[in-house]
Parts: sequence; structure tokens; C-alpha cells
Amino acid sequence: MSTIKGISQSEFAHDGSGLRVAIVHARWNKVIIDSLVAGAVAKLKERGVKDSNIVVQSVPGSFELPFACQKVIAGSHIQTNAGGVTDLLGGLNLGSISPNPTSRTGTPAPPTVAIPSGPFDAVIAIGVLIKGATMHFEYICESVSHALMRVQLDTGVPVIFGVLTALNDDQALERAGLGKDGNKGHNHGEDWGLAAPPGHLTGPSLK
Ligand code: DLZ
Repeated sequence: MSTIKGISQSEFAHDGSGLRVAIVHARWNKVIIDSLVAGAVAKLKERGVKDSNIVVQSVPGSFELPFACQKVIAGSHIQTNAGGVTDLLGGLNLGSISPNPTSRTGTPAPPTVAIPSGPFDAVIAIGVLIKGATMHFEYICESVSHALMRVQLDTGVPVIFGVLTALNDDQALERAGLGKDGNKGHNHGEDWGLAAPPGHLTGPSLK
């Protein structure tokens, strides 16, 4: 079935080869999270973002995403030692930096919009909230979405809202491209990968 929903293609191609992007994801609902993260990474690479410039970190649940994104942007999360990455979020056990194995599948065409790169050009916050029997879902959805907006406005680093707020398991699976009964659905992680720079700014005035 066709749909009018979804983002239209930018008329500008974006060169992501000089950009660094962090993905911070929750570990709740792992099967769905894994698919969303893979979708986001695949699209970042399709836009030219180098494997070594994609940093993936994890937190326990979606509620922890805003604080972790803020730390990631501040650069205080990454402290490498002989054993790898040390967690500076006090027991939240951030995951290690992990290059994703997905290969680059395409190259952008000119004209190119040049976007200055910084420590992180964007952060993609990925979580999957599934409604339960109590009001927990409503409180977390609301606070996390407001807080992620605040992080990007306060820091000036775009934070892509990659949080699924699903009323049941099937809704979440479908939005991660894992739907059942012949309806695989669409992996929204791909949209988030495209929404992150090099896709979030567009137009010749930004050259
Ligand atoms: C506690 C909880 C519940 C019930 N459900 C979810 C969920 O569906 N998705 C998610 O990402 N996290 C969930 N959590 C965990 C909270 O986000 C958070 O990690 C804990 O309340 C600790 O702060």
C-alpha cells in the first residue's frame, strides 16, 4: 500500500566523509534496538560517514538517553585505557566504541553542502519504549522527548530523536523493519541515519 507519509529526498547531496556521529542507544528491547542501530549506521555510511567516525554507546534504558547524550557531546564519556573504554556515567555501564560492520552502499552526487565538523556533528538517541500496564510509559516518553530537545538546544549539537513510543510489541517491531505476517514494515533507524548530518542541514545558503 502506498503512503503519503515520510521524508522527501533532499535536492542536495551531502558529503559525510569529514563528519563524526555518535549513536547512543538504550539496551531495553534489544532485538528492536539492534535493528534500528544497524539501520542508522547503514544510512550514515551510505552518506559517506567513515566507520571510524561512528561512535556507538549504550545506556540501560531510554530514561538515561538525555543525560548520556549530554555527556557524549561534552566529550566526558570517552576515556580509553588499556582495557578499552571506561564508563564515566557512574554505574550506567556505557558500552564500548564499536565500529559497525555494515558496508557502505552508495555515493552521493553533487552539488555538495559543506557542513563544518566538530567533535560530534550529531548524536542519534535511540530507544524503544513499549507501553505497559501503568503510567510509566507516558512519563518516560514525555520526559525523554523534552530532555532530548533541551540537550540539542542547550549544546547546539543536533540530537536526532530516535525513540520509538509504541503501544505494543508489534508496533515497535514493524517500525524496526521486523514486522510479522508479511508486513515487515519500515526500519525507522534508516530515517534517523539520514536525518543526522549530513542530512539535517540543507540548502545552498549553508555552504
Ligand atoms: C523500567 C523500564 C520499562 C518498564 N520499560 C522500558 C522500555 O520499554 N524501554 C526503555 O528503554 N526503558 C524501559 N525501562 C527502563 C527505564 O528507561 C530506565 O532505564 C529505568 O527506569 C532506570 O532509570
